[in-house]
Amino acid sequence: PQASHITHRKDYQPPAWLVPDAALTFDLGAKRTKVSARLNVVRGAGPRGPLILNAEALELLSVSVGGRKLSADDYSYADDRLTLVIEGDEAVVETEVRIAPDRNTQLMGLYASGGILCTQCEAEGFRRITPFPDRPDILSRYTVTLRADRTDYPVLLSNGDPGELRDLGDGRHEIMWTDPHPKPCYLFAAVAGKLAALKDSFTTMSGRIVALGIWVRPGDEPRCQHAMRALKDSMAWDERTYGREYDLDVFNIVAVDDFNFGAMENKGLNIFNSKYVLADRETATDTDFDNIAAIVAHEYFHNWTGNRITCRDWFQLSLKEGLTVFRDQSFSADHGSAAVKRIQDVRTLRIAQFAEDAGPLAHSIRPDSYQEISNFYTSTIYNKGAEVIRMMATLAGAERYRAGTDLYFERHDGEAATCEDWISAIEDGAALDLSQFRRWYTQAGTPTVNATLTHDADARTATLTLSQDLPNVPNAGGRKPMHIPLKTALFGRESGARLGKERLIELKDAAVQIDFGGIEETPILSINRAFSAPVSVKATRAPGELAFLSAHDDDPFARYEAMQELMSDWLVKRARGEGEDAAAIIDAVTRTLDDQSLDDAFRAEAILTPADTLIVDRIGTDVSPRAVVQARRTLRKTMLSGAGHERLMRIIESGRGGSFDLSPEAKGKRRLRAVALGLLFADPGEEAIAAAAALYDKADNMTDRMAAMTALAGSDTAERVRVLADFHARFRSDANVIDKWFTVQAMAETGDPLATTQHLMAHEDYSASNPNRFRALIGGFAANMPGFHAEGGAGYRFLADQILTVDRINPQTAARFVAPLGRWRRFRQDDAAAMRAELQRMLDAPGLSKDVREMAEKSLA
Ligand code: BAL
Ligand code: ZN
Repeated sequence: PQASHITHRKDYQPPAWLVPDAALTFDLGAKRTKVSARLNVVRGAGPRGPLILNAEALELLSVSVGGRKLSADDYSYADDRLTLVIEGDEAVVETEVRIAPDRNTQLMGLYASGGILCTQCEAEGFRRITPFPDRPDILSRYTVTLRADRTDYPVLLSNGDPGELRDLGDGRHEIMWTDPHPKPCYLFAAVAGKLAALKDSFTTMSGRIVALGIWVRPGDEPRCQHAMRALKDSMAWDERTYGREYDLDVFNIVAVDDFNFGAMENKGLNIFNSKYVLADRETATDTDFDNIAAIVAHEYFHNWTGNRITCRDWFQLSLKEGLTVFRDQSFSADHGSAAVKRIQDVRTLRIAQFAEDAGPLAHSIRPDSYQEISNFYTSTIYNKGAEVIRMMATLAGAERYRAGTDLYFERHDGEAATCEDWISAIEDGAALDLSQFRRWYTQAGTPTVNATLTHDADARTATLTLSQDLPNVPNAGGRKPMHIPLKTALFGRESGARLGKERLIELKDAAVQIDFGGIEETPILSINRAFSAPVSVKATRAPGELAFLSAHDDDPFARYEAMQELMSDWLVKRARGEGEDAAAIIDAVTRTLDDQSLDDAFRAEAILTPADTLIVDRIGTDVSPRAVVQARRTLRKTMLSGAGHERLMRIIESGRGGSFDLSPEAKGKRRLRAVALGLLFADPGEEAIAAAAALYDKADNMTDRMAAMTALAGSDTAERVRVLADFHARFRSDANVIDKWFTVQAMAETGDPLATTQHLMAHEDYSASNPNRFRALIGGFAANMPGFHAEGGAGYRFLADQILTVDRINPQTAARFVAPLGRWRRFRQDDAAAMRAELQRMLDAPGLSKDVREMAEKSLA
């Protein structure tokens, strides 16, 4: 096996050479593209040495220095590096290379998607386009000339501002794009193809008129309205909330069908997975609409947090990603139900990030080493990174947080910065002491906060005892006490009212006691309200406390949390074979469903059962995955019989047939309807089947249609077959919708999920080379608990086979699917052994990519 190369954060050195200017010329074609580069290079502050240009999968045609063409003896080109010895401190270096976009299945560098040529450079794709010192702390001014056939590639886009499109008289045309803002090469982008745009404009706060374009396949322009609205809202929001204005005259978004990420923030030319652009009510669910707005905002916000201020090195990735996720979460919260958004974000965090932080792939938000940087685009860097920024904002309060961010932009605009730069700016600008808080950047693992509240009735005081523990995970980076902001309140058991104001407790010590005075009645603790810190809370609770909070807490997140805790406790006990009465859950669920003062979206979230993976994590070791599934099914049946069919049927029928809109109220109604239908299908009778079939047939929007199809897909009925066939026939020409059709079936628990998935792999619409389709089917199956964890290990074997297949095409995508197998430590011996065997089998496979190798090795370690 190949030796793995490890990059360490401590080894950072400033660059030996800088590239202030880069002029690129592309002679574009899908089979062959010639890239000519003219780089002005000057010595940087790093150790004096040769100019080393990264160069991967390039056919090198020529190299010149100072106008003199070099012979092959004058340079070395080996191990993906082109090394040139340069006398003096500056030079003009010219290279010509040939690349083959249509053979680029990795989707890194310049590649073909449908008939479109497009690029993806983050993190290290630019070296697959032209020889270049491919690191984010080298900022260059780019001029880019694109030449291509006029018929095949009528639209030619790059970063910055366009010149005139010029006809070359030989069937080709060319255009030059100039980007005045120095940028790292990972933000370079170019696109060529038959594209049409939805156009609009935005006037910035200082009066700059920005031409906006969202470029898609001709005919799809009307389906970009939602993305365009989100873009304009994002531009206005960033001015209002962070004082950040757009800085070019043009902002373009292009949608492509083959994409490794969700989207990419290239300067002035964002490239998107089409899944996160195209939407109308017939084809997109409310979740799709919300995701589109969030991702459009995310990429736009990167213009300041990522592009104007970029990362010094890839260890600083969370500097731009954690911050930008926090910014997009805040944007979404301001444009809908903030409480529901918070609940959804925390659910995502717990399912993906808490699991990562407790397993073999745990790392801090600023890791110390990596083998393959694309494996570090993780939920920890993104979602825990966002939680860390949120804690700083909480500690500072809105006004001081804004002073901190203002100072950050003032100090570092135009620089490649570090997480430390950000922390110092917030410290100085917001007047905070973050010396201990910095441990969030270096220590991995989810802290546990233990909480016990006692009451002295005579003294009318309450005492809260808090302690914190850090888990012993790989790459823990230390286990010293963290600085944890905990929003806390007490409620009176008799009155049901909040006792005094909410307090922000800053837990800094390993253990601490906090006193509350004037407590006249038995107090009940509400802690980590709004999920103010990304920790697990273990509170000592008397019977009935969770039920009380689920009815009385005035923080919506805490109220939701109490319901989740009630259900989790029950599920954990049940999966361990311990009996447990569900009366408190049934009572809380029916009360929530009947409480008209709560909005529908909140009610839907509150009655959802916790994800299986959370129950697995809570049990911790020796878990039987089948027992967890069984416990969940039993609980849902119990909830159904407790809530009663009629109550759920009423919800399903309510508000149907009204006119469609995307207001929070309308979305909430649809969400509650879907959740109620799902619960009804815990034990579906004829009435439920008929209701789902009617919802499907009469749906005037994808949210209702998907809810109905999802419910039916999990049932063993004739309607299942009919509806799945109808769905495919209706939407066969829309790849993003057909992805849903694959996912719904791969996730359905009826019958034999593995056989279903294998059958679907033989479908003419299946393709392992399209990341969306692979994620839809194989990712759907990996999330199918009874299917993936079927006794005997056939699900594990199947996933490993698919990873190996896709690894030959697209290692970056393949590596993302190793994590489910890496969870083996949680499970019973037979399951764990079977999972380990598959990890080992992958490692033994010839030609394994370093992407998958890193994930599999770490998972076994
Ligand atoms: N920078 C990679 C895609 C994203 O996080 O926006
Ligand atoms: Zn991002």
